[in-house]
Amino acid sequence: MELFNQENKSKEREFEKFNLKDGEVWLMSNFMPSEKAVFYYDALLSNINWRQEEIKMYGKTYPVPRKTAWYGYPDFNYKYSGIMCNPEPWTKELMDIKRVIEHFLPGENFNSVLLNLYRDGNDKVSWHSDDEPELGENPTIASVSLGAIRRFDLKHKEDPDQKLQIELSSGSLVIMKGALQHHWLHQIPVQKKIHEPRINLTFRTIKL
Ligand SMILES: O=C(O)CCC(=O)C(=O)O
Repeated sequence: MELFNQENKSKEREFEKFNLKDGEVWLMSNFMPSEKAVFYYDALLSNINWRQEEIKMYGKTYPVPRKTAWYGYPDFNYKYSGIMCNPEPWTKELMDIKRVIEHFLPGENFNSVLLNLYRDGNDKVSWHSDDEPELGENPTIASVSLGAIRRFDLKHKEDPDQKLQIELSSGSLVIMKGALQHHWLHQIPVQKKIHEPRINLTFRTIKL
């Protein structure tokens, strides 16, 4: 496997592990070399079928504050915030990235990926947990960032002293593991000063 053409440097790529109360977050800031991050950012921006979904709240309909897409093996459908996602088939770029992530996470075999396109700092994802039943008990979720640097906030659901903030740079990889989705919420907040887009890919394993 090519590991983004960095075979000889792959040993230098290690996870920084945040062992949180009731869950784990791992960060690999240099998952992709910067030229690869630019390559995949450009390819995904133009090749992905980005959709503007809508959510219903209290009887009103609102546009989701980012664009989204869902890719993966057939039949692994996923429902979040009332939006039903039927996967589009893996593209070569998504499969390349999936394989390199799995190299660093032996035993994982992701069958789908949710993509988010934050057009600028006004786009966001509000506090939530990835705790949909399709993901199983303690899901491992692998999240790749491309493009603008955005802040990733995490907070414990019951203990207000437990918080974490990470700057997600282009080419970084975050892993959420263990019981994290039971006990923690995460968000990408609005950051008005950011004018460039960011793409995020969250690789998931849907249980049928
Ligand atoms: O954009 C991110 O880094 C987070 C995305 C996210 O929380 C999600 O898709 O559930």
